[in-house]
Amino acid sequence: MSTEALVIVDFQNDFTPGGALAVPHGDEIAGRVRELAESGRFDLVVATRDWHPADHGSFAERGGPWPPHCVQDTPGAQLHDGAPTDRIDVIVDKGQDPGTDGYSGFEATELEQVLRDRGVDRVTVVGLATDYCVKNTALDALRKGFEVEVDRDGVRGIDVKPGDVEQALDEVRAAGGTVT
Ligand code: VGL
Ligand code: ZN
Repeated sequence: MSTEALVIVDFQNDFTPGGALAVPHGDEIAGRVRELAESGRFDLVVATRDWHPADHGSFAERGGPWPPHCVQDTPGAQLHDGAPTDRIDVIVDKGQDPGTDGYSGFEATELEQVLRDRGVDRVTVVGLATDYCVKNTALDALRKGFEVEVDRDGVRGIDVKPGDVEQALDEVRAAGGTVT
């Protein structure tokens, strides 16, 4: 029997329609994410938040690729209303270092320790966006030796370049993860 965690990546207002960096149809993951969170299958439910300082290097005004988004303590950085907050055990904030992208939930955070402390060996990743933070979180989890599943109905991507989402899922499979 494995000990399983559900990792909900960046299901935040700024990544949903109307937000500063909206992922198309990002709000539509709510039902599937809640279904998984309530399934009884997970020993731990973690939510990550993109949690940038106002001068983050990924913002266009600093020469980065993105409009300002998920600035710490702003409404855009709050978890979306559709996130199953009543089922979330731990919130992990990421992207706080102004000089690094912080796409992975494992980058400069306590996420690995939280999972190890609970004896987790298998993670299911859902959230936003498939081609950035979901992908990088899933690949880091694989590198760290966790079994990893990405739940297709529980993710949405940006597709800056059409095909980016499919390529991201291919990369997860190639690295040993499953996409269901
Ligand atoms: C993300 C772009 C910039 C993500 C975060 O959560 O996928 N994408 N910051
Ligand atoms: Zn970001």
